[in-house]
Amino acid sequence: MKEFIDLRSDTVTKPTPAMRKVMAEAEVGDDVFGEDPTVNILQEKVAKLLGKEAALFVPSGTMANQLSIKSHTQPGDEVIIESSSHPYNFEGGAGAAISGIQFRCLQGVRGTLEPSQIEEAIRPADHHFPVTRLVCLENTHNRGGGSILPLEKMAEIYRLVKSKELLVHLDGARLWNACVATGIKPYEYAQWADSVSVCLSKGLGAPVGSLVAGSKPFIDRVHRFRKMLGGGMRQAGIIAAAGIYALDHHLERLQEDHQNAKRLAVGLKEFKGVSIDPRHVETNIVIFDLTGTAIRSAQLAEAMKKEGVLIHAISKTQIRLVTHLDVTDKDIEKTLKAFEKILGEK
Ligand code: TLP
Repeated sequence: MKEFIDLRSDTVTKPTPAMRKVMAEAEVGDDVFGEDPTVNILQEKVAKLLGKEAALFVPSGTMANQLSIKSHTQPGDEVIIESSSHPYNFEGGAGAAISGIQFRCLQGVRGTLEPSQIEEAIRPADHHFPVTRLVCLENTHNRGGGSILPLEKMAEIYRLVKSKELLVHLDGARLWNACVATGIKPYEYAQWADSVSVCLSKGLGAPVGSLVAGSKPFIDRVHRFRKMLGGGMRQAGIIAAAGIYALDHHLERLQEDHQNAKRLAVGLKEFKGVSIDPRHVETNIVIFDLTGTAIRSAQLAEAMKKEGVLIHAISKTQIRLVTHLDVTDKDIEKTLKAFEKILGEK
């Protein structure tokens, strides 16, 4: 089989031989009875990293976000969120279908909202209006190009939200990337949210799994809803072991992905008509625009595939590249050569 350089997402990584070994040897039990020791270790480890009372292992980032939204809200509530955010755009309409909430979308700058925008969007107490209940944040922000939501901004938003007696959920699918890029600890970010979802199956390279963390009563509600949605898994220690391994061995190396992403951005900037600002590439996601070139993104993706590189066309003119564990610095140079072949003129 032809080996592609796969830059479509950091979800495409395959477990390493060492990871597979710990999976094969994991001690397991029935997690629906709370008896899987490996799942319990992972949950305690992540709760501690995030400075929360408890954490629950769930199959996906989508489930982690949606269980959090469900556990914080009542049907008819309004949830303030950035308009290009993951829970609003890429979770199959689950907010409406599962929680019966409506999203109030606010336009951010590369995913970041200003506290003043949020303040303005909070509904006054009037029976005409839905009840504003929750603010969802995303750090790093996927469609914001892996942008980091600054700690001070999170703190400011959290203080505002608490002054209105509302709640904050953080989609931290790639919070690890923000932590490695800034040196800020996961619990320092997480202190400014009531609940946090984190993923093990993105840059960390585990095959499956996410966690939700928060207070004990909150996680108890999440647990009940996880059961309702069929997310209770049995001998899940097999996959939890991969998550523990990933946290122990693949966290610090995210820095390499960030360097590779930066290198891609700097290289792409050289091509005539390609629009990208390498200063905006803060972590492992590179989004660039082709409006100034003669090629459209689907065509570019097709042509790059022929060169052995898979990329993701996210709109007619925009491409997303994501660096990860299975992409080396040599692959980055090969990718830039392939771009040069197609985008030609510098
Ligand atoms: N994102 C995937 C796709 O769904 C777009 C990707 O390739 O980036 N939050 C954020 C910020 C995410 O980027 C994702 C996945 C999720 C949640 C959902 O995680 P999963 O795929 O595990 O449900």
